[in-house]
Amino acid sequence: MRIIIHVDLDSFYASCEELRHPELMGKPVVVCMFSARGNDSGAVATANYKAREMGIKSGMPISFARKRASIETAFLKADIQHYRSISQRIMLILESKADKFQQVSVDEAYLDVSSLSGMEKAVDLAKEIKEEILSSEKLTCSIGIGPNKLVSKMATSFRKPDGLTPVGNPKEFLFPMPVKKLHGIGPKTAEMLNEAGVTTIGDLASFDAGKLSGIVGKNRAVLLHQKANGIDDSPVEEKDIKQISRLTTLTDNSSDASFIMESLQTLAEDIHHKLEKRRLLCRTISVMIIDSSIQMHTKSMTTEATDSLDAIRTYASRLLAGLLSEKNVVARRAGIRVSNFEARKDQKSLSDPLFRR
Ligand code: DCP
Ligand code: MG
Repeated sequence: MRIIIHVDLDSFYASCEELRHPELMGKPVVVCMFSARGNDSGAVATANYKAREMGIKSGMPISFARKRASIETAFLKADIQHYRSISQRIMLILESKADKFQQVSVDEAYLDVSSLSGMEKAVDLAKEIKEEILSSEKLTCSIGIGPNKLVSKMATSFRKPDGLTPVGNPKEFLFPMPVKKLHGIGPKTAEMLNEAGVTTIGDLASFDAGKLSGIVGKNRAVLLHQKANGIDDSPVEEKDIKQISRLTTLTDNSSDASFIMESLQTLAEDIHHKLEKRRLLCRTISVMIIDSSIQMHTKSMTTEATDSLDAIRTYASRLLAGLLSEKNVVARRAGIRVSNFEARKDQKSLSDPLFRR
C-alpha cells in the first residue's frame, strides 16, 4: 500500500506579496498578469482569500476583478522570479522528506512516503512539513494524504487554506462529493453525467459501464470508473536530478564553523543516503549559508567522484571554514549541495538485487 502526500501552498503569489508588503496584511490582494496592451488588460494570477470572498479568482480578466473589488483591494503586478525563488527553497524542504518527490507546479508537489508504513506517521510528517514551511518562509500550505496521487490531491482541495486531510478510506471520502469535483471531469462532462442521473462520485462509481461509454467514450469511461472508485496507479515520477541539496535552520544564528558543522552532519547523512539510493557519485560539493537578510552565500569544490559520507563531511567542513574566513557572514540557515553526478559502476554480484532480477 502506497502513502502519497500532496502539498499545495495557499494563495501562493498573493501570500508572497503579503510577506514583503506587510501593509497588505488583512487586506484583499489580487496578483495580476498584465498584458502588453497596458491598462487593465490581462488576467488575475491569483487572489488572497479575502479577495476571493468578493468573487475574485485566478484566470478572471483584471477588469472584471476591478468591478468586484472593494476600494481597499490591492492590485499588484506578478513578479514570477520572486515567487520562483521562494518556491525553490520550499521544494528543497519537501524533497528532503520524501522517498520519491515530484514537483508539479510552482507551488505544488507529490511526496511518495510509503516507507513510513502507516497513516499516523504520515500525518506527523505532514505536520512537520507545515511547521517547517511556516517557520522558514512564513507561509501556510494545505496537505492531503492518500493511497495515490488522485486521492491525495483531492484531499488537499478538501480543506484549504492551512488544511491537513488524511484519507484512509478513499470511497468513503469520494462517494458523497458532487461528480464535478472529481479531477478530470470538466463542467461539460459533469452536466452530461448529471442529465444521466449521476450526481455524486458514488453514483459514477457504480454507473453502468456501457452507458458511461456512450457519454464519454470507451477509454475515458474505464478511466473515470477507476477514478470514481479512488483507484489511480500513476507513480510519483522523479525527474532526472541535477543536484541534491539539504538546508536546515540553525538553532541560533552563528558564524562559528564548528557549531554550524554540527547541524550539517545530518544533512551530509541525508545526502549520502540519497546518493546511494540513486546509485550516483557526485564530483562537486558546495556549502550554502543563508544570512538573516535571506542572502545566500556558497562555496564549492570539485573533486574525484564520491558518495562517501566521510568525504562529504570532510569537504563540507573545509568549505564552511573557507567560506566563513572569506566572508563576514552570520548564518541563519546552512546547507550542503552536491552536483556534477556520474553513475556508480557497481560490480554485479549475486547479492545485488538488480542483478538477480
Ligand atoms: N496561477 C496563475 N494562473 C492561474 C492559476 C494559478 O498564474 N490561472 C499561479 C498563481 C498561484 C499559483 O499559480 O498563486 C499557484 O496556483 P494554485 O492553483 O495553487 O492557486 P493558489 O496557490 O493561488 O491558491 P490556493 O490556496 O487555492 O492553492
Ligand atoms: Mg496553491
